Amino acid sequence: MTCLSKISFAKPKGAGKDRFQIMSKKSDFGLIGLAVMGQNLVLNVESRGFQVSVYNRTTSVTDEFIAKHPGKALVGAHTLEEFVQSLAMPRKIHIMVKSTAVADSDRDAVDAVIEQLIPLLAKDDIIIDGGNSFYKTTERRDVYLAEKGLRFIGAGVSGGEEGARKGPSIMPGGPASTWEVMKPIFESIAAKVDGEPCVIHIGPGGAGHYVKMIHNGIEYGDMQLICEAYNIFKHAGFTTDEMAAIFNEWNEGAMQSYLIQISGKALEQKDPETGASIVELIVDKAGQKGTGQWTLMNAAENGIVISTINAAVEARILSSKKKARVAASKLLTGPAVNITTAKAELVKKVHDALYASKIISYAQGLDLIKSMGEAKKWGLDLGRIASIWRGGCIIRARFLNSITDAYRENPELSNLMLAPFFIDVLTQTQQNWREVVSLATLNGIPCPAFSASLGYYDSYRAERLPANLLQAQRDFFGAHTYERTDKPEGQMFHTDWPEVIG
Ligand code: 2AM
Repeated sequence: MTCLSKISFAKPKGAGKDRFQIMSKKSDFGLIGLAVMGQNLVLNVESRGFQVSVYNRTTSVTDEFIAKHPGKALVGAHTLEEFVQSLAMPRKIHIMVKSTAVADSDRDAVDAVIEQLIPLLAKDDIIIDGGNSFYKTTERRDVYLAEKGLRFIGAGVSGGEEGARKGPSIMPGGPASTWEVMKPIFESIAAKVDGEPCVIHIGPGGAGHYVKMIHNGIEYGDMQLICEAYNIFKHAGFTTDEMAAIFNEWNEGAMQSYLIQISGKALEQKDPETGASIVELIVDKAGQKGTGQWTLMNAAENGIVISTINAAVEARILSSKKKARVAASKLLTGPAVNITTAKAELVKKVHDALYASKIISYAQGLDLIKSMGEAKKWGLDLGRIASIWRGGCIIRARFLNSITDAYRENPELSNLMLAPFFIDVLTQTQQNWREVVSLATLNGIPCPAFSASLGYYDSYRAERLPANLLQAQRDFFGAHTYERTDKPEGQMFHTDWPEVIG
């Protein structure tokens, strides 16, 4: 490893007061990658009393950033050497560049930056990857950097641009001892709820990025469920202003959440050009960056049902096939929409359907985290994980308090639905939930996430499912054998089924 004190470099041309506002002391924190999230995170860290060095591959971005924030404790570096030299030891370097690596053999921009840093760093320096890296990639980097004598944290950061500036929810994974070093900075920059910072040490290795990935899956579920509520209201003849008022009102109650809040605000927004609702002018093709699909793949690998999140990912996929949908809309028939339910009554019913479905979505996401955490022996604390989602992040919501409480009361809870509070809510809401799924279905209004949630609920609570016939089918064509209800568990039987001709 290169010893930094041996490196000497000339102050690059153009380096003057503008870029080096404070050089008398070494910086507490360094950040690489000055896109909007990176910039906002730097301003957040600086605002908590830390001096921050910054580096961006395109140096003009660094210069512009520093020039835009005079008087702040910022150090702009034009080279990585200069950047590394400006940091107090052990160095804490937060990388905020886009990660794309998924397969073991993939190498991306984060790897490129890490490779450039390695020869410049000293033992025990800390690299933090704050991007949306795939957790397996984080595990690879964790092992690789440990071999080099460096410390690594893979941290999921949620909250978008605003969260990064004012206080995100942070999900760091890595060695507990490294977390202890980072804790003062992370706790000071994270969002606070009831005085508690929205950051905990999630677990070792890729645990932080893993939990962030599932957080994103849950976010997909939440967003789709809200969209299905909106679509039912729209088909029932509500105006966008009426719908905005409904979401605004819901945001005062049990479903208070950032996503409900922004949905209300979005529906209120008018296009300055036409005066029409902006939302109604937006093309109905959803984009996605991949964390939802990663969540599905991981659920399949773990044998966990996340049907609500699955429906949400698939709803985005189908939405993106706009041309195919337009063509099919002229060929495939459906019922004429005829919703006669009084508006106030419909609002209450859809509220309950949304609330119940949302609980199912979280139950599934947390079940997946639990299963993976156990398989990996990560020692995850589901209650504390839910508690750091209460602020800063996109899925922040009042009802996360109830989730936190449920796991505090029973850390061994096998499924969120089974906590007394949620049993009660699901009991209270289910009649309306069923009526909404049925109303939407009878009217030909797609509600894949509402109905997937209800299907999960009814399957999970079914003492007997029709899998007995399924086992008969399997034994019929493949002699896969079956267990019997009247014989001890584990004893396998086979029937000589009649031959089927043709
Ligand atoms: P840039 O301004 O030079 O493009 C988001 O894309 C951020 O990641 C930007 O700050 C971008 O720097 C940076 N980035 C992307 N790929 C990079 C790479 N291979 N090396 C260093 N920074 C990179």
